[in-house]
Amino acid sequence: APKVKHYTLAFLLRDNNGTKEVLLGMKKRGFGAGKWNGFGGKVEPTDATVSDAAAREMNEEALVTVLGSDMEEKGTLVFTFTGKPEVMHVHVFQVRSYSGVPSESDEMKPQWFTYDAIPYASMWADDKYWLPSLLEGKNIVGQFDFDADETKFYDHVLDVTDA
Ligand code: 6U4
Ligand code: NA
Ligand code: NA
Repeated sequence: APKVKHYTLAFLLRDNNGTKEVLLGMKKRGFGAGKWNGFGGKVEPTDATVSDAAAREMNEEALVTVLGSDMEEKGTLVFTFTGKPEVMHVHVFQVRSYSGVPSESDEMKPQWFTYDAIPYASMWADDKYWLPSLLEGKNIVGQFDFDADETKFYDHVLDVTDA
C-alpha cells in the first residue's frame, strides 16, 4: 500500500504600494532543486499542528517570522510519482502577516513576484494549473500523478472553490 507523507507549502502575500506580490523561493537543494516554489517541507512529529509546521518551514527557509495562527489553509494537493511508493499530501497555505525581511537561507533564495510575472516555466508543472486560482483567493483540492522523472504529469484532477 502507498505510504502517505504530509508536507506544507506556503505562499507569503503582500501589497506593495497597491501591487499584489507573492514571495517565491528558488530551491537550492533537495527535492525540486532549481525550481521556484512556495516555502515548505515535511510535517515533523514535533510540530503541534500542520499550521505550525508551515510557519516553522517558512521561518527556516525565508528567515522571516510568521505565526502558525496567521497561516490560512487554502487546500490540499496530492502528488504521486511513478515507481515511488510514497504519496505526498501537501497542505497549502497563504499568509499575509509576517515580520522581518525575507533573506536567503541554505535551502531557498527568496524573491517577490508580481502576479503577472510568476515564473511558471521554472516551477513544478502543476503550479500553473492551480496557483492563479490560489492568488485569486480560491480554495483548491487536486491530485497530480507524475512520471518518474518528475518533469510532467500524466493525469490530474483539480477542484477550485470560492473561499
Ligand atoms: P529536508 O531537506 O528533508 O529538510 P523539507 O524542507 O522538510 O526537506 P522538502 O523541501 O523536500 O522538505 O519538501 C518538499 C516541498 O516541495 C514541499 O513544500 C512541497 C513541495 N512540492 C513537492 N512537490 C510539488 C509539486 N509538484 N508542486 C509544488 N510543490 C511541490 O508546487
Ligand atoms: Na523544504
Ligand atoms: Na523539514
